[in-house]
Amino acid sequence: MKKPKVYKNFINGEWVKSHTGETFQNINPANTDDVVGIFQQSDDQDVDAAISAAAEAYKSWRLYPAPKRGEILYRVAQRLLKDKEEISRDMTREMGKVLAETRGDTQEAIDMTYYMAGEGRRSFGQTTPSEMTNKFCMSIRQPLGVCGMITPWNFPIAIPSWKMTPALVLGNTVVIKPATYTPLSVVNLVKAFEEEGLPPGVVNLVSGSGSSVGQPLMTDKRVGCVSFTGSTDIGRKISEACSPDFKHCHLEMGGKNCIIIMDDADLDLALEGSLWGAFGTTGQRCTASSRLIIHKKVYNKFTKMLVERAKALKVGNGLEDGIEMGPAISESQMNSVLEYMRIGEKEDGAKLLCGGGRLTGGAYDKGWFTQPTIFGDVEPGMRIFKEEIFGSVTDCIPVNDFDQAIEFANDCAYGLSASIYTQDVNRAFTAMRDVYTGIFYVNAPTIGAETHMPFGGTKHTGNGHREACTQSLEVFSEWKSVYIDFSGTNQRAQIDNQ
Ligand code: UN1
Repeated sequence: MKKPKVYKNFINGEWVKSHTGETFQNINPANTDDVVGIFQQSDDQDVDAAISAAAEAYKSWRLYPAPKRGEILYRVAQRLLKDKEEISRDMTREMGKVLAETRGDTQEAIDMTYYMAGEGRRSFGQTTPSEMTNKFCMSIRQPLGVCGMITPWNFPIAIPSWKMTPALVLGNTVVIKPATYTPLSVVNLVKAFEEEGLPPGVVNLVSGSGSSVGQPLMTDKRVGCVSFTGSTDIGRKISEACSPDFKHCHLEMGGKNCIIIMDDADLDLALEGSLWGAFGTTGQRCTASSRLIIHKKVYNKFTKMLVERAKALKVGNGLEDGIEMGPAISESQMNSVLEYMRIGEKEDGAKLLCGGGRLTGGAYDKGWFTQPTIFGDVEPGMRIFKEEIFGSVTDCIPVNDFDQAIEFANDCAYGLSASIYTQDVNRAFTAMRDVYTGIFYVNAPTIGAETHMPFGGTKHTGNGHREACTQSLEVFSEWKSVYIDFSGTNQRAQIDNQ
């Protein structure tokens, strides 16, 4: 086998080794003989150098005209489009999801980058009359400085682009720590910025673990904002680390998303949506459809249809034609999913309808493959009803009526995404209003968000912010209200105009 390539950190416009001299391997989860690359195992000194570079670059980048910043983004989007196939293949190799999906992931980064390129000529504030004579009011956005980003492995290039592009177009500089399972996709994104003329120090990449890179990044006083996507447990720690300095802190965390399937639903459509929502990306999406809440009148029929199709899903190496579901990202993730399968089997009343284990034999033995798994007769209170599994497992939950479906949908610590399949417009709108999530779909599964719509969730999914769309600009800027008095007199607001 070819010797794997060594990838470096990107600090102040240079690709450099970590001062630790240590590295880690990035392994293909579909074939553990395949080492995708060797990456730097960095520590706080590397983070310090990256933050210093970003702080220095900020001095001039914030003054660089916003439309010009947008033009760089525009060129980056074009380059990503040109390199889409190669980037997507690298991504399937390091992350495991099938090529059609990694192409989608890359496309999402392209869409986001084009969208934010346009913000270079917008970033609108308000102008408004003053209550005083000969006085003018406006609000403008100001950047925060150095933004720290800690990104996940399930959307290896899309999510970094959701964070980097709004931050950059607003005039911030960036230090990004990619997930250790998928650093190559972030290297590919950062390379596009480098090649399209982003000044040195504006974007810096430091690879390594959460404790040795993430921790110093989130606690450094020079960092004005931390944006994180990952688990709720880690998100809570980041929130605590940010709070002493009142850093902007954006958290995008867990989900336990549901599809409601009513008795009047187009069941064939609901079937396609449920399979895609539950097993797309091997269920490793924050938005995955991990609870299917099904009206009792169609419960038996629908679960039968679903199980039949789930059993027939083609699981394997995502680079091969015809494969519909890839592996889990890692051995530990696979073990955690297998553990949930055991937990589900032990739940009193729940029935394992299909799957329930690891796929073994032949090429499967080289990767972390799990069976598409469905539990039936799942009820509130069960762990598999409540906890995020992040794998190829979904629940079928029978309900008596619409009201119970809404109650069960909301019986959840998380609030990312939900959906309903129904032909009844009144029910669709009622569910849209009453299910408390950040994203809602009608006659579509819980996955498939578009970049020009706000992305994020309620309750333990987030801390009130949204990614993508113009809402993401709020994360990476502060408003400044500006009053210009051209009266030549000392006018006292609320007093002199009464
Ligand atoms: C995630 O689930 O972690 O909406 C991100 C979707 C994708 C993004 C998902 N566009 O499913």
